[in-house]
Amino acid sequence: MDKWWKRAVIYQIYPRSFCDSNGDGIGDIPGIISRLEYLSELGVDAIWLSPVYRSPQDDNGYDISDYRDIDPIFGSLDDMDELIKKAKERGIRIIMDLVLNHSSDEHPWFVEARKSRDNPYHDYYVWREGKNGGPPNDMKSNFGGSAWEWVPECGQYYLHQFSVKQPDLNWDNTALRNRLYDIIRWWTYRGVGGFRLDVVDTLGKDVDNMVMKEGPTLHERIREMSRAAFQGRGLVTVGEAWSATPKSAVLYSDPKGTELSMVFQFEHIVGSQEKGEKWELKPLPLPELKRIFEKWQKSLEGKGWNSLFLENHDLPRSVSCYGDEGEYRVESAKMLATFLHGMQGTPYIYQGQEIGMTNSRMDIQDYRDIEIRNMYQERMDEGVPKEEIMESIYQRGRDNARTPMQWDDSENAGFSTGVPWIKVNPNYLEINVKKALEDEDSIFYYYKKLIYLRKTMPVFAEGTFDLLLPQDPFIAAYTRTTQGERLLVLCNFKGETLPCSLRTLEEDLICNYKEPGQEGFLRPFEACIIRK
Ligand code: TEU
Ligand code: CA
Repeated sequence: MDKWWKRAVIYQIYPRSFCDSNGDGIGDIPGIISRLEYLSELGVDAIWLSPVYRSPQDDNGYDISDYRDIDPIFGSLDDMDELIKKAKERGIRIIMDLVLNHSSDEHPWFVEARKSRDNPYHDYYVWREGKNGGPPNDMKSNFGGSAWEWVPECGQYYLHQFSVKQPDLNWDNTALRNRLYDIIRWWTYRGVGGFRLDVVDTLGKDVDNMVMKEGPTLHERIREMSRAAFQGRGLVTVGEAWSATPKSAVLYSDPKGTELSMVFQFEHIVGSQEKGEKWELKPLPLPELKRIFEKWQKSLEGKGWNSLFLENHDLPRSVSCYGDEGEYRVESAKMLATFLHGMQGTPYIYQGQEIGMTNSRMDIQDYRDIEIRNMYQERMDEGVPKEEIMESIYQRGRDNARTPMQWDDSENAGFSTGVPWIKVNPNYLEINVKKALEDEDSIFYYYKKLIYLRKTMPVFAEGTFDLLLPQDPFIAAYTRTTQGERLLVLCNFKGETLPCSLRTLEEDLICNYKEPGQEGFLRPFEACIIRK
């Protein structure tokens, strides 16, 4: 089966924040359809949609109450069919987000399951007896508080690794797993081109030993799902695996296709978290970042496949994290794109990354994310100083990625004619798609060129990766080599001109400065791919 996704670039849309077509302040599917021309111009091969299924929206759609229907705030199944069709006309596949670790507590399965212990659906979820008048153990939810919730009708607790409205499904239950595989096949019949699997590493959890990630049954479960619903359909499948290591990634992305196409691993993200604690800020020195990427490039070379990303709907904006929001915003955004897209793997562009959108600092009452709101309350109750909490939110909060897409400089950045569900970043007057399309030197056209290079030059998908200058604190340099081609990628992560003997002037395939390069020097945030 053709692994088209090895040469592809995938664009992630967070539908709620992408484009609102009916003035209710919430992005929707007709809004996405109205912007397909734009995505076709960028040259992406597939669009990953964050969930649009029916949902109470407690976690913005990652709490699903009907896997076979579209939530009215996003549109209808007909709209979804229209999107799949219109995208296919432009050679763009639609990738759906499968949230199979948990459902909404308003899903009919859970409404039944919580009625009594002997309800036929009870065992679709994870229930345990309490201990000493409290929860079975002191496991915590990712969104704060206990991971266990008491249900008097059953005299038991149910597990929820995320919000209390997201009860964990019981993957030890064969009937449940088969119901989920039916759902996946149903979406393949509707013509989707692939799936992103939410927290795929938790599907084999061993609850009684509190092993939530990469549990003992995980890979056999993924292989079962792959056989039942993925294989032989030309799909791309990418699993979100915060706990993945190169060793497990070789299983997840086994070239024989027994599991998935690839995973999102997060070592380059967790590396900037003190003790892996998201809100404890720790700068990640460039040599450490380079070492992590080198490890993943070398570990999966010929044995698996990497995803390549710096942003998604859960992460802060990369230009704010690794680049410069000020004078060199454009150069640094292009530099980060070069750093990532020059590597082996499938690159992901998160909505707005292609125009260099930045983090947004708001008052606490303007944040919408359940994770932010719960963490704020928990830390205020612990007496953490408010400025410290807000600084963590400004730098790491998921709403940084969820402010509305900035289309133009009209009111609400052209996102909606209504009141947006979350505030637009005030810098939309400067940073917007309309301006980008009118500027041949914009970040947008730089991404467009990178995508074109990847599509037309096999060395990007096939070349071996070799890191140079591993200890250099500010310059990233690596080569990509095949039989007949050798590329040198140079990225200056600093806003100053630095000496770099590798900067020669053979032929720049691409460079983020218009003026010709200077031999032996890299200008502030300069990036280039030199054909050796
Ligand atoms: O994210 C899983 C997850 O672990 C992250 O939410 C992470 O815990 C958080 O960003 C703090 O680092 C997936 C989805 O991407 C996320 O949007 C959902 O909230 C979550 O699962 C539950 O479905
Ligand atoms: Ca709408």
